[in-house]
Amino acid sequence: MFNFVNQSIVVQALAGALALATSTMAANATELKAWNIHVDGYPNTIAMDKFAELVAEKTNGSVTVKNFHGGVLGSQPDAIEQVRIGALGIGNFNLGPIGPIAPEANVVSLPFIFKDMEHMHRVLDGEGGQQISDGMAKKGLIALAWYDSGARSFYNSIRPINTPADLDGLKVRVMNNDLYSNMISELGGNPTPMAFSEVYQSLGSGVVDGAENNWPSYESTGHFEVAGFYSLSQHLIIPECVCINTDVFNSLTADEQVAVTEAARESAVLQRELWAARAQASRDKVMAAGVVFNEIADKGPFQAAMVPVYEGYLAANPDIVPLVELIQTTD
Ligand code: GTR
Repeated sequence: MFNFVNQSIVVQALAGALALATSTMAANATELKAWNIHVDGYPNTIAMDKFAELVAEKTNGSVTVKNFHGGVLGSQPDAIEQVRIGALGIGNFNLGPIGPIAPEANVVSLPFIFKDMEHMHRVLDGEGGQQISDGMAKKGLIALAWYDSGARSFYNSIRPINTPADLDGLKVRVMNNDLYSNMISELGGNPTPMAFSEVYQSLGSGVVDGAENNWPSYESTGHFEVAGFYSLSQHLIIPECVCINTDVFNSLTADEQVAVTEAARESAVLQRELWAARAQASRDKVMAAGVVFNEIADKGPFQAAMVPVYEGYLAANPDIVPLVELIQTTD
């Protein structure tokens, strides 16, 4: 009896101490709100959930990530600003809309700069990736890890694209970045910068005739239902980041910084695996739905039309010339 009472006192004391520790932890815990544009089941969404799980695990709950999927916290350009000013902690961003803020990051938005996904990976994993991250960090965004986003191709509701002449007069939605507007103009189309969330309705109502994206986004958004010609131009291979606000990152302890970085990198391994599978599945799904697909036999004329786009960008950003050359000379 005596023992039992003693034990129960010990158990109560332990429970009390634990509760105190938990509440202390909760009081000091850093919760990071994270923005993601994609819907449930999309590779990025699954990977961001994994990221949140790993952060909690690796920091024993001293840092937590609260994901907001489906773009519910606003458009991508707005969310990038929110992370830069620290109103949001984290975002899974495409580097496209980061380009206008960080010229180094804009190199990935030069059409046809990457030969293929593997080339893009080699650049990101080397000196080029370092320069891009450094440029972004100067603007308040630390890239913890890189996610895949495949290659973007043109699609529209009017006709297949085989030559630049086929884009003549077409109204094409682009992400917010002058490089994309210039790209469409040089190909003879009419660029329309617009938020991702508005594209489906705009395609359906004819506000725009077409857009450009990878297979998974073409499928997950339902754009294939309203723009049934997909032409494999693969003009842009744009990586994505898991980006954290620089001040927030610097406010974490050294151990937490390591944990958060590792969690992002591990989530990226998962994202890249899921991406490859989803790209194929999305392609199969839209083809089965009756999308008219074509390869482009000669991409030469599209590439040749990009010369003024490069010239304009490099003239405005002469410091970036060596980085562009580094990418072009990376095997
Ligand atoms: C997707 C990308 C999104 C967003 C979207 C768009 O491929 O993952 O972050 O950039 O394209 O076209 O706006």
